[in-house]
Amino acid sequence: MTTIAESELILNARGAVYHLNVRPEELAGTIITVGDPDRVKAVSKHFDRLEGSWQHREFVTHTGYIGDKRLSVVSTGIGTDNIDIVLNELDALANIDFSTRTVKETPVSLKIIRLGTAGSLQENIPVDSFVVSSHGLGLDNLLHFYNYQNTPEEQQLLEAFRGQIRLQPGAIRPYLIEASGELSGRFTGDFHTGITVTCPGFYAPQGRVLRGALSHPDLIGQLTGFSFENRHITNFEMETAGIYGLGRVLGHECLSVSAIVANRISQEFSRDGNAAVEKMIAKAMEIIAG
Ligand code: R1P
Ligand code: URA
Repeated sequence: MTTIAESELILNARGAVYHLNVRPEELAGTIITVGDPDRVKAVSKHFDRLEGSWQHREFVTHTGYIGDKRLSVVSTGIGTDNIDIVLNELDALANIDFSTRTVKETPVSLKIIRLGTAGSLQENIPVDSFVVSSHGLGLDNLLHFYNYQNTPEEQQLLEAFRGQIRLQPGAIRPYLIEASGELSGRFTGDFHTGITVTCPGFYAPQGRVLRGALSHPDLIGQLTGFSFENRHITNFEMETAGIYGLGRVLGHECLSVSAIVANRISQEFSRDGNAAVEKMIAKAMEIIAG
């Protein structure tokens, strides 16, 4: 069995994985990820009992219980580069024996649910509403560093996207992965559903101009107008496709849920984004713990 070297799986003095500073026994099988480290406590305040909390850099983890259900909440910071770190370390905590530095024989599949914020790309998905991502469509590069398989349905949708959205050839290579697991079917009622576009930035990569001119001035219009077999693009953010992609590579069930804080069509920003996020968390915790 191959031993994973100290330079590849880095453990700190207390035997915890390097960036997250969490040990295997400190992580639950159901994990909520949030971008903002301050949002971790907004999730864990719903726990009946807090078992422990750990931090290193922007990665804050709280583990606890709602009734009998053990949950962890982890902050990822911003962007799919951070998702590479968080998803690999969560997977290592579940699937690598830290004492022998070998991969465990029986793979463990984690449930990973992102509770984030996003910008809406449809006028009828207003600020303070909620979106469940049916697919993550990555305009970043992360997944191209891994070996992965698309389903025929994903390939068709990706082809349609490539046909309808004109991106700088060679510079941007979109990838697409569907949500996995049974949880998505439980986010009904108040939740819109659609394709989430994950961007490698907040400004030009999401069509925002402050002073830097855009190489793709039609990006928002093209994304809003995309349609294939009654599927539409609902929102923009910065992590979902990376989470769905690494979930596919590593065998975890992943779902991304967003509170809409900006509407890029009506050009509105939420007057109280925190209240919308709190409401999304409360609804999601009921579903996840239920
Ligand atoms: C940008 O402001 C950040 O907000 C969104 C984006 O994905 C990006 O991380 O999510 P979070 O509020 O979860 O961080
Ligand atoms: N997060 C994003 O990435 N974009 C938005 O417009 C709002 C939140």
